[in-house]
This record gives sequence, structure tokens and C-alpha cells, in this order.
Amino acid sequence: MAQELISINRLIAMEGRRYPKATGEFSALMSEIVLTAKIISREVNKAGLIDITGFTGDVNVQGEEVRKLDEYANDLFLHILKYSGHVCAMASEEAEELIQGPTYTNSGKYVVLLDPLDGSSNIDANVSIGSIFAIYRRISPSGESGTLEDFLQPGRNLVAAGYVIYGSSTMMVYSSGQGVHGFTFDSSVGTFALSHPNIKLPDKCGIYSVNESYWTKWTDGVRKYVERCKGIGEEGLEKPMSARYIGSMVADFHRNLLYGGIFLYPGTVGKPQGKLRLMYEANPMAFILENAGGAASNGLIDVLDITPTELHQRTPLFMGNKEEVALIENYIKQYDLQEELVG
Ligand code: AHM
Ligand code: MG
Repeated sequence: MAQELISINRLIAMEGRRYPKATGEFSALMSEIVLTAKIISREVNKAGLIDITGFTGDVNVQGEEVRKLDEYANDLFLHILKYSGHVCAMASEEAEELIQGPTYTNSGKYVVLLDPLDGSSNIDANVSIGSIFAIYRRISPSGESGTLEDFLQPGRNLVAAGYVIYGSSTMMVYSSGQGVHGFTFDSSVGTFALSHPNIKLPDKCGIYSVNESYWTKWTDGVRKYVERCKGIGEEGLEKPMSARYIGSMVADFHRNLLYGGIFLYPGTVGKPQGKLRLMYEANPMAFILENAGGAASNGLIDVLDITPTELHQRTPLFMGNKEEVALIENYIKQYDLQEELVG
């Protein structure tokens, strides 16, 4: 007999029913995010056709400006969410300042943070890319505009977070703190269908993912840990891990979530906070990982415990299996703590 199809909207509604006081506003907000993901997925799938259909310049045959996909994704997310009425403000990796909606949205309960198209430098090579979102309940009083304070909350306060991966198929992975669930997009019916219920990170950590070209710029602790992954030295693993690095964080994260692995983006000489953004990249992934049985750290503390001070702040990031993350923290404590690179 065919398996029952559970759409993402149905699962979110089911989760909402567990809260007698739920108003349906969160489900409605998620529906808007799902709609945006479907549209971006359609555009990403068309990306390869742009050259052969003549859409190469800045202006297409209809006389419309052809925007880069990352700009398109950013504008679409912001436009759809801004007028949804469910968010009082938004922040995006692509926008300097936070974005407030029209006054009728001042009653919106939530704020949303977005990385609209992460890894977008990979688009031309047909490599998987992704959108990341994070949702907080606002702190500022309802009826007023959303404020910076609504965003500068530790990841621990997240209400939900998720990502969409545009890969061999389009998937959305999402958690509202009640497990991590993966949905695969079925374009024939236009629905994200539950395909990976209750994802748990496998116990075995057989993969390490890091851009090793920064080796000379890492701290000793990070180098020693990566040597261990490769099976080098006294502390080296008897059976080395496999190295896998796509350079598209959502894709690297998704593979490691399903197969078990550790992802590293450490600070480097000159860039002690690394590259990835706390609010748009690290926090949502840390929230998902924690709900799947893993962990994420900046090398010293759990990412979810960092109190942000700026919208666009960066953080060193080590995330994956709990034991491995604890081990990295130990290496950093043992070898680097005196160095100013960490922290
Ligand atoms: P982006 O937000 O500009 O797309 O950059 C983030 C991406 C991540 O997807 C990926 O993990 C990282 O940059 C790769 O950086 P690097 O090339 O330094 O390894
Ligand atoms: Mg990004």
C-alpha cells in the first residue's frame, strides 16, 4: 500500500496542536517561507538555462532586468515576509540594516533572519546551494516596530530554524524544537512531503569537512585536531575520517547530518572570527544540530549560548557529532587558549 503523504504544512499544523494557546500565526509564517522556497527552487532549476536562452546580459528579452539569483532570493524572501503580517521585522545576510514592515505588521509576533542563498558562488557549477532561516519571538512590545533587540537574542531562544537545499532534489529541513524533519519537494504536486522524519545524527563521525587551504593560518589546536582526523601522529585515528568539503555550507551540513560528520570553519590569522555569520548561518544550524543530537561550538562555548552584539557578527564554527565538538574544544583549550586568535 502507498505510504501516506504528509505535507510540511500538515506536520507544522500537527505540531501546533500540541500547544493549546497556539494562534496559527507560526504555521502561517512557515507557509510563507515554504512558498518562497518553492519559487526559489524553480528559479535555481532554471539557472543553467540562462546562457542558452540568451538571458546573458543585464536585460532580458522582455526588457526586464535579469538579477543575480542571490539578489533575487533576497528580494523575494523579504517581499513575501514583509507583507505577511506575521513578522514585525527581518534581517538578511544581504542587507546592512534590519528591515521593518508597514505599520500593520507591527502586531507581528516574530522576527526572521535569513541567508537567502548561501554558497551562491557555486551556482554556475551546478553545485547544491541553500537558503537558511531562523525565527525568534519578538521581545519588543506588540504594536510597535520591531527593534534590534528582537534580533540580538542567543540562539537558545530560537523558536524554529531550517534550511532549504537545492540539490539533486529540493529539500527543506526544519525544527521547531520537536525533532528535526526533512521534506522532499515533489514538483508534480507542488508539495514538500515528509521524507526524513525525526532525523538523528548517526553516532559514528566518519567525515571531516574543512577548507584545508587555510592550514597555515589556523591555530595549533585546530591543526592538531585535523591531523587526528587524518590519522597523523600519536593521537591520530586508527581509521582516518574521509575528507569532504563542497564549499557550500548547507550542502556540507546536510551530508554530515545524514551520514555523521564534523564541519569546521575556524578563525584564521587576520580573521580570528572566521567567515560564517553567527545569526544567519551558525545559530540556525546549531539549533537543528542540537535537536538532532549533535552540537555546535565556537571553540570555547556552545554557539547557542553566545549573546550576539551585532547583526552581522561572525564566529568560528565547529559543528557535528557531540563528542567530536567536545574534543575540538579540548584541543583549543590545550593548545590555543593563550593565543589571541581564539575568542
Ligand atoms: P556566502 O554566504 O558568501 O555564500 O559564503 C558562505 C560560504 C559557505 O556556504 C561555505 O561554507 C563557505 O562560504 C566556504 O568558504 P571558503 O571558500 O572560505 O571555504
Ligand atoms: Mg551565507
